[in-house]
Amino acid sequence: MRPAPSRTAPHITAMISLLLSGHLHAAPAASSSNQDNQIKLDQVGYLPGSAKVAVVPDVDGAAFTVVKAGSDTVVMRGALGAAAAYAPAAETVRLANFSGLAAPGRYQLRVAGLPDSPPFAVGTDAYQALNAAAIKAYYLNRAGIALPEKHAGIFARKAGHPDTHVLIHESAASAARPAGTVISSPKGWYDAGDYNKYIVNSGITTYTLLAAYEDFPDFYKAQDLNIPESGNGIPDILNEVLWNLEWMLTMQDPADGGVYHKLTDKSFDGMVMPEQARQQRYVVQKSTAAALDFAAVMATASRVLKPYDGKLNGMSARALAASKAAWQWAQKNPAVYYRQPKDIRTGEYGDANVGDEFGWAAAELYISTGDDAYYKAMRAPELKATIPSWSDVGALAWMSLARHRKQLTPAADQGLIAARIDGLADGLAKVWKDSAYGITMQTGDYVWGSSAVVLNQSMMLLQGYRLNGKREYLQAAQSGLDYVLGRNAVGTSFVTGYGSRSAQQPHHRPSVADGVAAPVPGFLVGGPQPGQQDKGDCPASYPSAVPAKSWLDHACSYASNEIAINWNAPLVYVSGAIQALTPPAPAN
Ligand code: G3I
Ligand code: 9MR
Repeated sequence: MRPAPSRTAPHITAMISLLLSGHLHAAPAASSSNQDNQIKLDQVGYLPGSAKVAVVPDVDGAAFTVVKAGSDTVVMRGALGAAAAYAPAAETVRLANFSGLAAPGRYQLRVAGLPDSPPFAVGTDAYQALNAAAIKAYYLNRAGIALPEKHAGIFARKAGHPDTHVLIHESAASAARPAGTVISSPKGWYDAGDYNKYIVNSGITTYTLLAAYEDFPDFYKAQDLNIPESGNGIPDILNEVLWNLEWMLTMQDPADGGVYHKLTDKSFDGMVMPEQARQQRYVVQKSTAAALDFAAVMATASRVLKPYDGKLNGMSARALAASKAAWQWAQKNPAVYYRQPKDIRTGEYGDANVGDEFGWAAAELYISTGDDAYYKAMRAPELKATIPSWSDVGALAWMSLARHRKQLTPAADQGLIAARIDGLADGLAKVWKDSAYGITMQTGDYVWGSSAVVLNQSMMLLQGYRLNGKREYLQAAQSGLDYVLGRNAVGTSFVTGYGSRSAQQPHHRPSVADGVAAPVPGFLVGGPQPGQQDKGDCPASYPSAVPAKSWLDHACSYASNEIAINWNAPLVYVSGAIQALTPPAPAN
């Protein structure tokens, strides 16, 4: 029998409040120093049963030891793996596998001739605080609400962007709502380091958080995030998601079911606090991608929120009706792609390939209604499972179908569902096995938002593990979490506030403008990618042009060091899943 879920352990709540009170600062990252002689590992730590692997520079010796942190007490000895080349970092490295280390404690890895590794913990609650902080980051990025000290600590701030007086842009004009019509579209999360709100990016983000809950309800029911809604009888992750769902609903035109692509300023604000950013806001152009992403999220929300409908005034039925209306609009408008109007200069999230969005929306409607017509509309044989991103959502359909596979109607092709999930996980596991860093990231994965690429890879490996229990899928998924927490070519944790050496200067307006030295915690920064599209806006230069090292820890760097809601979502999913799924015994 499963033990009854208990509320978040008090020491975890205490750890998060320490961070929010500013008393627990990660040491600043020395962004320009050379990381080539560093041992790279997960600086947050591991569960007793986690696979534990460090990347070690290619040295002459063959042995490593694990010592108690800050001491010479050896608790484990091991042999380094063979030297191998990792092309994305232009490095030759060796792996240290210390998976057998299961006793809770604080440790460091030691190799003769190198500085000791950063300290790390082994414990049964290894990712509890990280997971809570990654969700709390959404609260800290809420639009239209003041964040009082009680919930936000030293990151308390005033309300900005009420969005109760938003204008219909001429690109979005309709008979009932001509250009200049005022609508109210409050709440939601700021997309990223900027203050705009985009439906396409909200789509994958909101879904991924709902999926985390749908897959691990007991884990999330036990969590207390200290947000204004805490204690209302609804799990906090859903309370947080509701803040964005309520905004998304306002983005649908009640006259025709179409969904505006974004709510935005005409151009990006300066690096100021929300309340100081006072440009007129607009809703801009309806698009097919926005309608379909909206339809998928609302169909998902309708089933996830159903048990809480008594407290939510019919939200479940409302979401399902909104989903169907958006789906209908997309049927009539199957190829309306977003085209940035001349007077608008903010993020685009443009996508002219919406086959995957159609498939995903159909899949979620099928699961939530049981209506076979939606399964047919999904065109399952043509819908691929590839690593999810804001513009590539086919795999989200497959992971939802796999989750609900035991309740589907006979119309669903069970063999295909298993093949899509296992095929993707198996391919990733092969890359992981062959990788000199022991990770799933290859050269082409270092794109804008690379930190989320690796976590979405891990999320799909976890779907494989959930489906067939292959332990190597779980181990490979662990490597993605390790990567963002320090086992990467720059030896730095890409999560603000987590790890002994972590990103300090995210491109995030509140982090820049709030007068607090530490960045707002719990955010995943974009990570290395060689495009360097922000070079012209940066007073500092990138330390390297090599794909896995092309990362600049400076607030100017929107191309490598911004934060974004769609990047944090797989951090939530993966940290929670690994915490919830990892068996107690060591991996090997
Ligand atoms: O898809 C192509 C690929 O085929 C090609 O090989 C590769 C080579 O560079 O580029 C790929 O396209 C990239 C695309 O992201 C998909 O990853 C573009 O170069 C890259 O410029 C584009 O970056 C997007 C960026 O906005 C600029 O438009 C990011 O995905 C997207 O996350 C980011 O989103 C911004 C919002 O617009 C505004 N708010 C902040 C947010 C985060 O930075
Ligand atoms: O702050 C903006 C960030 O959210 C976007 O991801 C990025 C790319 O669209 O653009 C940032 O804004 C910059 C603009 O594009 C160019 N001038 C400097 C702005 C940042 O200070």
